[in-house]
Amino acid sequence: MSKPFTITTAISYPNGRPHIGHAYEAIATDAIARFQRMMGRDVFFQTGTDEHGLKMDQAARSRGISPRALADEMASHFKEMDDALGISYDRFIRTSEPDHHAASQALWKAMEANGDLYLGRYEGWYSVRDEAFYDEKELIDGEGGQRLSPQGTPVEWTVEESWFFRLSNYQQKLLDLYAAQPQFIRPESRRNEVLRFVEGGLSDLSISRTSFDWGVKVPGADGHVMYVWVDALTNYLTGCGYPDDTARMARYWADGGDIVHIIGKDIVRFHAVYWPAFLMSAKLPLPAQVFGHGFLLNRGEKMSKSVGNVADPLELAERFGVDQLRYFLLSEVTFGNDGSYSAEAIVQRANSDLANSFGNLAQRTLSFIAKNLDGRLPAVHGHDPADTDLAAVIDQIVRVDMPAAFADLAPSQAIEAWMRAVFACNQYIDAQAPWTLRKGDPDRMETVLATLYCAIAQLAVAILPVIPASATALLDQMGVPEDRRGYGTIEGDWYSSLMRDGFTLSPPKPLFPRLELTEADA
Ligand code: ME8
Repeated sequence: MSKPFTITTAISYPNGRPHIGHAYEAIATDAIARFQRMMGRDVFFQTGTDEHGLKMDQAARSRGISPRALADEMASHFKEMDDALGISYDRFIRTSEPDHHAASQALWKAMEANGDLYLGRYEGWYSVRDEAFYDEKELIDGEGGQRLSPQGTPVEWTVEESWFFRLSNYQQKLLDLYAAQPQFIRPESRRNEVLRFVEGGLSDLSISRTSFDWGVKVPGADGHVMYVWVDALTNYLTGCGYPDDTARMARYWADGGDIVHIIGKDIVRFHAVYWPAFLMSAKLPLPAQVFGHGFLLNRGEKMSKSVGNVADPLELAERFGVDQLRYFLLSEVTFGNDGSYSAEAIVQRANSDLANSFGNLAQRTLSFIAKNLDGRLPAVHGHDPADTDLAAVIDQIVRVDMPAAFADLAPSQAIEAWMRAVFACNQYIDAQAPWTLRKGDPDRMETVLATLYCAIAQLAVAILPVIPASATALLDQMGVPEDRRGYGTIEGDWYSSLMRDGFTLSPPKPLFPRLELTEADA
């Protein structure tokens, strides 16, 4: 049995509705989770909402409602978004849930038992927007002499009694970890940033707050709630059964386990510095990898509420189609880099790759069979080199190149390889021209169609992680059995079994309508 695979997104702040950046992260993580399941792995995929902290408290106050009411309302929008976009999470965690409070308190006690916590007084800068403490030396000057965090958010001077975590004790241990596991932080650019930060020295971290009470209570310290990032990071353990479900922990949070955190580039420090330090302190296994993806920009501009260019992912999905949006985001943006989206770019990509290339290939092949053979599956009458060449190209791509790319968290490379296979099929169909063989050489026509049928099925299976609904609809139409829809399970005798069973292909329904831009998209 292969190792279980644990994969997570960041958990989002439900202080407002989800935006396209949240959708992007969920979609990318979902594609990887789906791919690993198709490899036969035992996958645990978690996403959810990060509901505590001052940011939530203030957002609720400004609306005159309780933080819990705000969290309930907004968490439902995040879940709705995930469900609408086909995100195949195994758990949607909310940090206000009781098992999460228990896990956070257990982690706290484990760090305390290790001698890493002490009570002190915090005096320094805090950004509510980032929910982060910053050193004086990290700040930058904004307009009118206002001090800003390195992320450009306002900071405020904060003085309060606080529990501290001895992060300073972990500098060398972290540097050793990064050296021993060069893939711990990806991509390389993020790894370098973290290395520079840790090499510059680590101050102890303030990990409790007394000025508000919307959070997980610190065990044995009345009036203190945990700093939101302590409980937020713990969500990953909660989902894996910490502390009591040791069997589940052994499965999904094991030493040397394949545990991957997918997060955005702005929160790499929390995941690559604080998180492994907490885990080392609590004597718990570490994740294998933290991947900091890039940001999504609206036509190259940062999204912001004040500019009014924050796109609603559900509106985009309704307008262009869920799979079209998923395909666009995963193909257009190299995972790890920033990317830009616009209605034009989505329409252009969906039309060229999905409607014109793959959709057209499937449509013309299947409708030709439905029409000229009355839906009977074409038989193979001996192969030409052109057929075996095509099969070899497709095999290499779907059995080697695409799985390698997905396993390496490079969905855009997997899609590029897939498009090469689609082009190869389109070249083959044009060169073999089954429509001209119909009169002169009907046997050869059937061989060509059968070759294409099998190739299209392979391509549909291979792209399932990216466009699950459309690829499934196509495979259903084609009668490909469900147990043949894994990576590496499509080859074999399904085609001859289908023929034997007298499967008849109905006239195919078009999968990818051509999208048109309207004035509203400008
Ligand atoms: O950071 N493009 O929550 P969050 C791509 N609660 N990704 C983006 C993005 C954009 N424009 N904007 C945000 C938090 N993200 C914490 C996480 S994890 C224990 C706690 C990403 O709602 C962002 O980088 O601000 C993060 O990975 C995720 O969306 C949630 O952001």
